[in-house]
Amino acid sequence: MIAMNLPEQEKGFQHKIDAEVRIEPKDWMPEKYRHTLIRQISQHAHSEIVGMLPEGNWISRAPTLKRKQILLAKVQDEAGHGLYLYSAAETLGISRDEMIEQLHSGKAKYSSIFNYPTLTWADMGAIGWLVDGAAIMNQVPLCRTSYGPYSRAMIRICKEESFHQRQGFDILYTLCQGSPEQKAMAQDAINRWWWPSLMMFGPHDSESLHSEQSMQWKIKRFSNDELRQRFVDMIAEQAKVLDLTLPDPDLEWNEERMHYDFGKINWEEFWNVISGNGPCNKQRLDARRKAWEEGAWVREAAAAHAKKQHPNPPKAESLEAA
Ligand code: BYC
Repeated sequence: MIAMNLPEQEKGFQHKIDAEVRIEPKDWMPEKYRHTLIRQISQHAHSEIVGMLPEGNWISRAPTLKRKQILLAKVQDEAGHGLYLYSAAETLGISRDEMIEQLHSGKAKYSSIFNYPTLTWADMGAIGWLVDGAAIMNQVPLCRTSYGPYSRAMIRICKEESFHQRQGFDILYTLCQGSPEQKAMAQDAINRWWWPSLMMFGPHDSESLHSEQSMQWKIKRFSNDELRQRFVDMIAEQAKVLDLTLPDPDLEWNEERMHYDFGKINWEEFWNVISGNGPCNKQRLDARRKAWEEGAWVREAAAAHAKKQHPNPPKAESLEAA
């Protein structure tokens, strides 16, 4: 719906959004739309890159060669997702260096979920099943988000995330068919990852700062609570197949609502983790900063090589004219 007091240009912009026309980099857009997208896409990219760390921790300790190959491929996919997303954010006028600087200085957030430790092999299953499951639930609607480069990046990301969730389910299914100790290890991982997965969807709608505007601009298609509910409904059914218990005594099918009811989320823990005080925040940021410093020579060598290959690269304007 278009508010009467919007300036003409902004009304035209909202008309396009309402008509499901994608916004492209050179189109006029309100500055706040641009900033919201830079915030969300760059935080999403940082989440992919930081998200490589807890799983990377288990590549050298995967139980078989096949599991190692699969995990390696998954972590590489996440690097790819980060790169598509940084590229999509760059089309809005921010540089990759600025985004990285915002991550390293703590100005930009990344998903709360990656501030928890991965203690056992079963955590690889729990991350795949729950964390990638939550990611898919949140990200499939982003394939229809209003900004063209973001929506196109999300299509490939979602295809790969589906494979990731299946591999997590497969790890847990195998453990659950194994010895009592293996089953117990799977249950322990679910006990630790369940509540943080629910927090991935963000605060309740009533506490969400950006949802209303982002939904009007069709950056977000569903609210945080709607997506969280869909996730609970999906996982509660899949848990039965695994014969695992979700650690919530209030989880119960509600015949009237046709949804699962579930217990209260510990929001104090959530706000604490996103303000930098989770169990692994410091470790994660230290690891990213170290990788950045140690990769300086690679960036210098790549830039020198590019300069040698193309000593006088054409300017952006002349490329456009061509
Ligand atoms: N963690 O107004 P709200 C993945 C912040 S999956 C940290 O509702 P919005 C992966 C929020 O940024 C994870 N911060 O915000 C999976 C805001 O603070 P700022 C990444 C959170 O943007 C497997 C404040 O709380 N996915 O990558 O409307 C393997 C108020 O929230 C969180 C995405 O990024 C959180 N969980 O909605 C590897 C998907 N929740 O920015 C990788 C795209 C909220 O004002 N993003 N905050 O300082 C989104 O869909 C939305 O940004 C959110 C939040 C639903 C996450």
